Amino acid sequence: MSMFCYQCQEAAKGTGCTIKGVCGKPEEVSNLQDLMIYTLKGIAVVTQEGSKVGAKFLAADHFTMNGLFMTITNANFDEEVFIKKIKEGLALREEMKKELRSKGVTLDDLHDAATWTADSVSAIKAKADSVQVGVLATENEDVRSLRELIIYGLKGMAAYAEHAYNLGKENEEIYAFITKALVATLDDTLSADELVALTLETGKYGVDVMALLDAANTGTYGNPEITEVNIGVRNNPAILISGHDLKDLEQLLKQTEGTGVDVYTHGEMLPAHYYPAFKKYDHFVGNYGNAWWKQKEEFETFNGPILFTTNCIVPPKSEHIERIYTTGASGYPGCKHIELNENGEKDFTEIIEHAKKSNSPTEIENGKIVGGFAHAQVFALADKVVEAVKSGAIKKFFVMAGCDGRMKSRDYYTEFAEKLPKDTVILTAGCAKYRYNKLDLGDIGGIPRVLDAGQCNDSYSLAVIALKLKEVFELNDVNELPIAYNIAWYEQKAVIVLLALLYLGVKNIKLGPTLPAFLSPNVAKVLVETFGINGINSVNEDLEQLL
Ligand code: SF4
Ligand code: SF3
Repeated sequence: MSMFCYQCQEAAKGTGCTIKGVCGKPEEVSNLQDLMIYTLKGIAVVTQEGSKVGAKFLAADHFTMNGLFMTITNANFDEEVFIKKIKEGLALREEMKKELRSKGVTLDDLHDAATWTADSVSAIKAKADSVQVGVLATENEDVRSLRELIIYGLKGMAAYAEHAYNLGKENEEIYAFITKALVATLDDTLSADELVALTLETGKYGVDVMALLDAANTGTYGNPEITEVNIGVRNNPAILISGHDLKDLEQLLKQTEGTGVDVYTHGEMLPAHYYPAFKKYDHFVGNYGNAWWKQKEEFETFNGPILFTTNCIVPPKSEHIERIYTTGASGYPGCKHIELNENGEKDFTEIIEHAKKSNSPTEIENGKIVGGFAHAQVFALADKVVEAVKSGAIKKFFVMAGCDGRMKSRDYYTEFAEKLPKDTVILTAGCAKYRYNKLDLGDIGGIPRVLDAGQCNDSYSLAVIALKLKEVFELNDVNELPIAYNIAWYEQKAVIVLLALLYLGVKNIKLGPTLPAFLSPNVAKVLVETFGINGINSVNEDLEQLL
């Protein structure tokens, strides 16, 4: 076995990728990502030693946030970038030690993660390839399962923290938790029970980080509102923007204004259309295509350049590489990466000039889709919604948030949405929505039957809505509401969303299309017995169970 990764839903054979990732991640990159995490654990050890004497290392917190984000599934495939980042991490860690030693801190007996060094690229690669830094270094499968569950939650947390940070919002308590949790995953004295407790605490900070990002997004761009999004095309050259970062989108819209170049969203960037601040741009035309996994065909017909602001990248056809640009935590070898400049801004001129020389997009569909049902918009409709529930016009809500993916078994979600009775409403967020957001499911007294709150991080909105309904109906427990949870997952942002829901006390979540490979039988048992988490069956069986 030359690599081992089981962090996403598409892990090979439902157990783990061992030769090459199903996602396309090569062995070298997988092992370097493991070493990246190991390096971050070492930095966390030193940060924690510093906190004992009141020292703070905000630069290390930011470095860790970005490093965790880069290892999310389909975010960054660039070996060179990981080698550079690991070198930076080692240098940062040694600087931190120097500072602490100058304050009289002894720093004896630190874990290897905090002491290893490498003086060459080949030494870094050798360390990356050693079993010691990978997932399988933890021999006990339950401890390994809990450690990785926490790490994957932290990766999702870091992604959301970085989007908030890009908009000038941060919470040092979240950074402190990330440090504590990273160190805990190196601690062989912790019991399984202590790791379960830490897993739930990860969920608490998951709620906090999503609240932080929600405040950053709505504080900067206004509250999402009901919006019809065009899915057809115009006759101008255009740029396609994908990923989750709204700050990148804002900069792109500003820089393309008046250039004759249009901007379209792809995948998880679709909900940007719901924000008032982006509506003033006439050249912000609509959404092109579907969820991430269909990008190869859709990039072919888009004709113009594509900007990735985060995951999910599918290894591109070689002829598309020169049309694909990355920024932030995302990266792909051969694709031009746009860095922040000295003013803290990104210059997208090269992409705009590229677009000017491209053909306009080929139409693949037309019409409109409706979204924008984040918490404030739903609260504005609260009277109507509550009345519909009281009158029996709405019998049940189905939270179908999360991710989409390429497995055939995900057709389940389309069929499930189609077969739901007409007196039910789907609450969605994340790219899972593409399985049913273009179906004509109708409305209930003017309330659409699919209410899209936004990106995966806007699952927070769905939790806020549930808590509000609990209050309105004067219930003691959020599980007494007529809401069922049928969530689809793929990557690690869904892991933090799931842990956040568990922390909020949501029970009996259905999780599909398969349960995570990283849950050992015993850890899965704890989740089933404590929270009622269960997998999906046939659509008919699940409808019967949930209705
Ligand atoms: Fe396999 Fe998923 Fe890991 Fe990629 S991210 S190597 S598909 S488990
Ligand atoms: Fe989708 Fe990658 Fe998870 Fe943000 S874009 S939900 S999979």
